[in-house]
Amino acid sequence: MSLITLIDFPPLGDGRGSLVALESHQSIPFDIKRVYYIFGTQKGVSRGFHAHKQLKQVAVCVTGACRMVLDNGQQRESVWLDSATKGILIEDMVWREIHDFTDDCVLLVLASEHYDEADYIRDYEEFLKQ
Ligand code: T46
Repeated sequence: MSLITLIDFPPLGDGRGSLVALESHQSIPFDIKRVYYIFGTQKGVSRGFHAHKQLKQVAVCVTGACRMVLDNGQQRESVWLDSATKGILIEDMVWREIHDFTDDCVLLVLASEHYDEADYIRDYEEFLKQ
């Protein structure tokens, strides 16, 4: 089974342009408790390199692109996030790395929990032992 679950967000376009609406328990399969976004990533920088014990997230590049790598300890898969109408669901206990940010990338992330540093596993060997 693939680690990659992509969610298509229907664009609510009209003659003026496009609009995407994200709602809990509709296109986002959890209660949204936190929203953050990553932008201005410097050339050659990769981010992530951790897993979460109990956190679900949906990430979408609202502009630009980046490459998301997911790893469950057995499988490792990679996908380009390159559309404002395509999100990726990141389940708990999945190692994630984000690479190849374009200069204009804005990565929007919707999270099922408030920020909690204690929820992070930042050591890959420790992640494999869970
Ligand atoms: C993930 C990827 C896609 C906060 O204070 N609140 C927050 O909600 C977040 C996400 C971060 N922070 C602080 C913690 C660090 O001092 O912001 C700093 C950078 O966070 P971090 O190093 O965790 O950033 P990334 O890009 O490596 O990872 C983040 C998320 O933490 C992670 O859950 O999936 O973005």
